[in-house]
Amino acid sequence: MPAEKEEVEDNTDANMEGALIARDRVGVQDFVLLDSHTSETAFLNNLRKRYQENLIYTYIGTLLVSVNPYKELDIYTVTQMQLYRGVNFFELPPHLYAIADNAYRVMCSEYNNHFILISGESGAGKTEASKKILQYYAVTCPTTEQLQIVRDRLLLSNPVLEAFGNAKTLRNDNSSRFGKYMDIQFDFKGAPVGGHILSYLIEKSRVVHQNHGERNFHIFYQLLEGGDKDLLCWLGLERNPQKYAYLIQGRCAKVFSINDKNDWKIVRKAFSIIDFTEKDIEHLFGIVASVLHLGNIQFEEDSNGHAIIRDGTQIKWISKVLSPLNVDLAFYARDAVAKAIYGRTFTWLVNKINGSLANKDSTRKTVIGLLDIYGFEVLDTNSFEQFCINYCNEKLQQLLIEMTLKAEQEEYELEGIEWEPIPYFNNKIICDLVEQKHKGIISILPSSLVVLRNNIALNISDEGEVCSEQRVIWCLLFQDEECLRPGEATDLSFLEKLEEKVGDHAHFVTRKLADQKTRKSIDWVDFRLLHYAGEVTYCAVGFLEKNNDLLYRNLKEVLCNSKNGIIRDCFLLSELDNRRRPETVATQFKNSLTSLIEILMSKEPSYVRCIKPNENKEPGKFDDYLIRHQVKYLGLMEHLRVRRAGFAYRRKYELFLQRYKSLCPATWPHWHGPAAEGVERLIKHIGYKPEEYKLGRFINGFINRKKPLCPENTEFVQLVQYNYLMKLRDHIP
Ligand code: AOV
Ligand code: MG
Repeated sequence: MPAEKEEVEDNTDANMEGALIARDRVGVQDFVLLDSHTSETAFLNNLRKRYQENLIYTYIGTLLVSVNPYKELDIYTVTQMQLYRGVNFFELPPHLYAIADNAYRVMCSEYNNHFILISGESGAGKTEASKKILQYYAVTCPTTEQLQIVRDRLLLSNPVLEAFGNAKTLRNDNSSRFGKYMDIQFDFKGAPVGGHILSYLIEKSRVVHQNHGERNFHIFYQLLEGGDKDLLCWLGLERNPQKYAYLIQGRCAKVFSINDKNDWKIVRKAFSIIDFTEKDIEHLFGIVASVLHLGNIQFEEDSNGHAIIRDGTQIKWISKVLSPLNVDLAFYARDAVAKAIYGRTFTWLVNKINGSLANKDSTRKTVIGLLDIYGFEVLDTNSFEQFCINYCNEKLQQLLIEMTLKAEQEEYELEGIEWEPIPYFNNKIICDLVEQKHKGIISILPSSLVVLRNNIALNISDEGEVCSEQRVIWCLLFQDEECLRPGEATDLSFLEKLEEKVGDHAHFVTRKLADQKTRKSIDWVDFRLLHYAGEVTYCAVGFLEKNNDLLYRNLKEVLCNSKNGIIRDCFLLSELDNRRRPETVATQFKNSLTSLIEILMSKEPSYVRCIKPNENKEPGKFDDYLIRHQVKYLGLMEHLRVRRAGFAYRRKYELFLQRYKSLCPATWPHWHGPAAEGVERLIKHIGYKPEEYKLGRFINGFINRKKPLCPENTEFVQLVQYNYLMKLRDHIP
């Protein structure tokens, strides 16, 4: 990126004019340097200028803003990686590699744990960013021959998980339909020695249903397109995806940007490297194929009005266990089985990969965690899945606010540092609306079942053993003649409860108000939330059923006795004996997000904020309206303001002294007094102006500076831009 280099190196008077011209063309590489740091328009202009020059990355201090280029850029080569290795943040143009390298170096020198949170809406570039960071570590970290295999496994876990967990959606041709947090473990030499993946709520419903213009999970198409003849024959599959009911609903089995055949090869190779046995692979594809076969099962009515399988298909058992159902309900139960086996197989896959990434060596390791989740999404019809995905995004936004805007400002207060508070929107209120105990939407969801139960006076205890619970739902959804169709009655009572319990919440659009002129009216099966990233209307149909996610006992029994080893691993007989009502999907999701946040809070953060430039996946198109909206809801302006006014670098007195004591005769080689006093002596000796730093109250023992001291000639580029270079250079040993 020559233009950027120009800008970076222009630190002499002679080149000043050139620098200004370059700056005019390519903007500034750190928003902190914008003249007008409170103007959203200036922010956008800078982003646009850079985007048009293919400069997709810009800093706000140490936070990286990335705009999806939607085209291949020549900035991810091994040469580029080497360039960023060990180089300080501000010496090179902004890049993911700088973020990755910075986290890595701090981890190595301070021996602490880190995470890189990559956020942004669907299609903004999160997954690509997380893969590029992983590649960076794979290429630049020290390794040994022995460790090569770990490196390869870390890298190859991605194509496998993407094959099973990603799909083409309207927003993104490779959309993550599960959340992923991956720890990369490093030994004391900084070599990657293992990893661990946590996955979050895969969108199982996609297995049986896809919206127009969307596909099922990639693996189905990969297998059909890439699997050799013998394999397909053994699995009883035909190559043509049009033959499978589960693959044709979106009417786009073939996608221009996706090479299923090639991806299949990569996935096949990955399996052997990640230590899958031939038996595992056989079983795994057996499952993929069974799902396709399941989808093709058709039912017809016998003389009693019960469903029987048409055409005598090979899966005889399903007829047996579904015989008391009518045809509609038999289809419904068929889909439930397909979703259950796919969902659990995905979890099995993650566990299997974890087994192969596990490092059994007990020496202490440090980690860098990469978080790549499904981005905020608004579709034409938003269901339970969008509700969970958007809730997850609320939680991450909340984490970001907690760890940056809120914590930052509270810390100044705590440290007694003079500070003019910067207002920001705190989305905690929306998180509470969704997750609060006894009051939030998630807690209202299961309770609507109880209401319904009472309504139709089913005399079954509320204690709800799992068997009776299943029977209740079975009655309600399947066998009660008064039940209109699966889900409907219960979802309605859920809507009523919502109005009753959260109707007056500021972020819940109540039907009463929505009917007034100012708002679009809400359909009778819908409810609407005002999320941090915008308004979303959810269709409540299916919420309750997806949330309860029960698989009927007799179907489970069949699966527990399957000949397929993976299915047997996924459906344990012990589950049948469990008489406690299982937690609902939303409650499990909420709990897993709470533990994720705890995991993250215990680590040092780095942030990448991804922006989607347009709705058409088009290279070079900078849609002002769309981007302005994202800049707003991501809170980038507030972040910039806090960053401008704040103190970017802070260290405990002891650490600071240890690091820089050689700069002052009074502290070198040893300082025997209190660390805080030593630091004071040190910085006085160096001669910093009072406005350049602040000393925190000694309780927390922090030194706050606008910029770090740089004995290794670090960060001087940023300092040039602040005109402090000469001052500091005097003190560079
Ligand atoms: P997402 O992860 O943020 O969406 P992706 O990372 O999958 O989005 O990016 C979407 C598409 O944008 C990719 O498939 C690439 O074609 C393109 N893209 C993204 N980043 C880059 C880049 N740095 N260089 C070139 N092309 C890029 V989602 O998983 O839907 O929330 O749920
Ligand atoms: Mg993704």
